[in-house]
Amino acid sequence: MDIKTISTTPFEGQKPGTSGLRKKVTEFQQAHYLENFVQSIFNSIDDYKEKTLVVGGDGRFYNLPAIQTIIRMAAANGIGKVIVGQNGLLSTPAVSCLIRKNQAVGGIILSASHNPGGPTGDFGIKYNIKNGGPAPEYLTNEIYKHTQKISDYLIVDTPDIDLATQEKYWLDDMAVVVIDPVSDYAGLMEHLFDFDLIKAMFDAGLFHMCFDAMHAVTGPYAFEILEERLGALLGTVINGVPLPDFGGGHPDPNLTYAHELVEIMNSTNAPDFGAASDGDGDRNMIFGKRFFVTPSDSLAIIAANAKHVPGYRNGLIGVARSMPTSQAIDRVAETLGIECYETPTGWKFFGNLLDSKKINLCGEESFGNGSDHIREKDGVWAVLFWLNIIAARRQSVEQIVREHWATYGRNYYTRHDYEDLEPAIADEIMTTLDARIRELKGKRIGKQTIVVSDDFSYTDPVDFSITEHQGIRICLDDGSRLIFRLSGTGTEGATLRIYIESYEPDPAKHNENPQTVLAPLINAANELSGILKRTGRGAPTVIT
Ligand code: VG1
Ligand code: CO
Repeated sequence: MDIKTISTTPFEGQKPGTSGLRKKVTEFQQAHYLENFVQSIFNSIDDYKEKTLVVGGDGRFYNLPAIQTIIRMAAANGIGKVIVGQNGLLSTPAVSCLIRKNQAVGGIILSASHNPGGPTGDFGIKYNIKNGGPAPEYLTNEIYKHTQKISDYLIVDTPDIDLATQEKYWLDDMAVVVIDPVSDYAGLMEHLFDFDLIKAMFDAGLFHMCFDAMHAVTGPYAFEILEERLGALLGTVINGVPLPDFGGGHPDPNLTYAHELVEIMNSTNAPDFGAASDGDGDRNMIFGKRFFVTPSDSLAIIAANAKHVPGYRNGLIGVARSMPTSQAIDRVAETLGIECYETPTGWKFFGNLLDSKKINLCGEESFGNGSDHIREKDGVWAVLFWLNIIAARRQSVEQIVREHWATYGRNYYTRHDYEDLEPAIADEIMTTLDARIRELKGKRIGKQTIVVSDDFSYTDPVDFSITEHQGIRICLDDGSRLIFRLSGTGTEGATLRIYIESYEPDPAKHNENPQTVLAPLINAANELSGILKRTGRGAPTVIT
């Protein structure tokens, strides 16, 4: 096989963000752009020769050409075997599952997750390590360093591999195995959840659900698991065919972008249960009949009900949440007598806690939760967790949530996103806030006093690595919090996220609209950030 060494020069800005490198498709289409990043991955890891690499993506535009390039570069760099999903499809959780199952050296995921796709949309690439999880900070930093000094990359000159058929091919010494993207993952789910119990609930014909795959990667997974194996009615899965441009939609399962599901779930004939997933299948949105479940509540409820699920019957050993995620799960952990860790935003920070068995459940406010079954957040897994709880408790989503609030109190929560801001102005907002954190301590917001005001910094309890500047945190003496941080996943302008939370123990006050309850804190946050004055924006782009 003819291995070619191609000369190249570095591109600026190939620095992975919260989850991989995300850029406009057009940027990725520049000659050598993808190749530079992929070679920098190989240059940053050891001991990959003759090992297995898992490769797949969420089906967005440029997925297939990128996979062909990665296969050629893997062969040239001495990988032993590439496992790739049929038609180039693999959800992020499925990649994690396959890395672990095949003891692969790692995996490359082609996705910009919830960002829009298509020729003018976004593309992304991320590297997962051998535990199946996202590359930790030291490795993404290392990859970035290599992108800044790269001078050549290795590639072989071979025709495209036919990814449409499940087949084993050879590129000289390297095997390329095209597999069914769903079956290993579905097998793992069957092992964790009580499929018989859930199937019996569907078979009885009284329980209906709608799953919106948003024309992204979870379609094939949902068809197989929900409709085939669990017997949900045909038609349960909507927008189930992955499309390169996600049908023109924005595959972000929130109240704004998953409006089709939101309308169905808020209609008079709403099904009992609704869910949606994002581009790469690691996020989930949970709905009951005309009843939205806040992701932070979903995490707490999953934790509180883990005993109903076979894979978690032995109990939770510890839990974790990202810093901006509401403190609802902290209360569950306290009742269970287990530790609750607080990490920076991004799944990579859960890896060490999961590997060292300090926790077996974790999640983020951004519609993501997961467990030690893999090392990524997992959308379909969360949906199955809810189905298992509903089938075991024989209650509606709303009843389950209300009982949870009655037991633990309600953490009112909202996130306001201001998208596509002028980056310099967004930076200025953060620096001004940062400059004020000392002075704010002891001040009052309404009747409450600010007890913590800092720039969140995290020391990993396993490897003691320190990650700083993870968001401005303002905590009040009644448990309320205001949090400000900039997104690390966007490709256009800057996104400011403001997270607001308060705690209400009194069940008589659990039926309010979060926006109303939180209004005084929202106003305080708006004032502190000077958002209107600095950006002219009178309202956020997305409210969750
Ligand atoms: C966002 C979320 C974060 C999540 C990340 C990747 O990051 O806030 O919780 O881990 O997306 O999710 P940021 O930096 O934009 O706030 V996904 O589904 O894009 O892999
Ligand atoms: Co995602």
